[in-house]
Amino acid sequence: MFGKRAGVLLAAALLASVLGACGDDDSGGGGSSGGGGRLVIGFAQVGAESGWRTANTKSIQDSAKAAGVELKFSDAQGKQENQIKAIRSFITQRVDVIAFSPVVESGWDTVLKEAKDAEIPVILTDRAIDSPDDSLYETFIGSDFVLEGQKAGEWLTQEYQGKTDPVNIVELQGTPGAAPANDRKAGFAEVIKKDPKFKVIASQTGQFTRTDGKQVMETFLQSHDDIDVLYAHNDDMGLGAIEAIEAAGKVPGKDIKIITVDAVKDGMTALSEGKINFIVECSPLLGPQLMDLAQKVADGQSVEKRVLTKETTFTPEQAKEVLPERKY
Ligand code: GYE
Repeated sequence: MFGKRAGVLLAAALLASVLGACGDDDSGGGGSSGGGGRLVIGFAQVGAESGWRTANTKSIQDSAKAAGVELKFSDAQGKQENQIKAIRSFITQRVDVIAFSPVVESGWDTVLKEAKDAEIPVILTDRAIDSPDDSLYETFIGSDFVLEGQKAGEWLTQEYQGKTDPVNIVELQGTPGAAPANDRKAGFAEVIKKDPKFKVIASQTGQFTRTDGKQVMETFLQSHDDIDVLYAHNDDMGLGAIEAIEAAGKVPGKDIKIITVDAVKDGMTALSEGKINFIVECSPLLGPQLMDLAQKVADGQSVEKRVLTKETTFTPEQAKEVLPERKY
């Protein structure tokens, strides 16, 4: 059965796989790593909007280097259209694995279908998409943003336990349509709605940036003189808001209590100084796990559809303790 023709075909296949392993032209559909070549990952990053994002980019770049992975990195500058372009270019270049952190949740089906048709596996990192078709990606690694919002709400419930006066809350939301903005809002709302004394009197996007956080907090302060609490979806917006609060002659952390999410170094410093009262941690250090997952999917191994990041929360005392060793 195993005739001359089959023998020739086998030899040709072997030769092709050896050549494939040496060159960077991976025409085999995401399989060069399987042949022993260097794994090529195309990564489409959101941008550089926050301290979290900068730490996340560094983690991915450093761990790619450490794992001997060739990383094609693209910065979308906060625009979905740029991320879609980058993904299309990764498909054309026939990278082994595409990874990206979707700037918003919706609108990915078409481009991800193109990746699927090209047989290039996709990994979602950090943020989810809202497509019902979960065959469009292999796995999603990142935090549980709803849980983060709930943790913020639970701290507030504890803080005002036994009190009956109304508590006026202003909220700085992340980028509109982004998973962490939607989910942090929802998780927080779900917990505080159990007690009618908590009222969100204003809620607006601060785009996850310090500049917008400051500007929007200024407008909140102009239209409300009775703000008790600020809930910011990330440290950077909280830090911007602190500047606005101080400029308005109020004391952040005392006159207005502040809760943020991320726990990057600048946020943790403000927490240790009592300017922020509570931070829910969201780890940006996804690089090592991403490299591991990318290698596995490129090798055709099965991986968990959802990989959760381990996280905690911090009070000012805890921030003081961990700050000296904080890497980001
Ligand atoms: O919290 C924020 C960043 O997607 C978890 O994006 C990330 C969020 C992070 O800009 O600071």
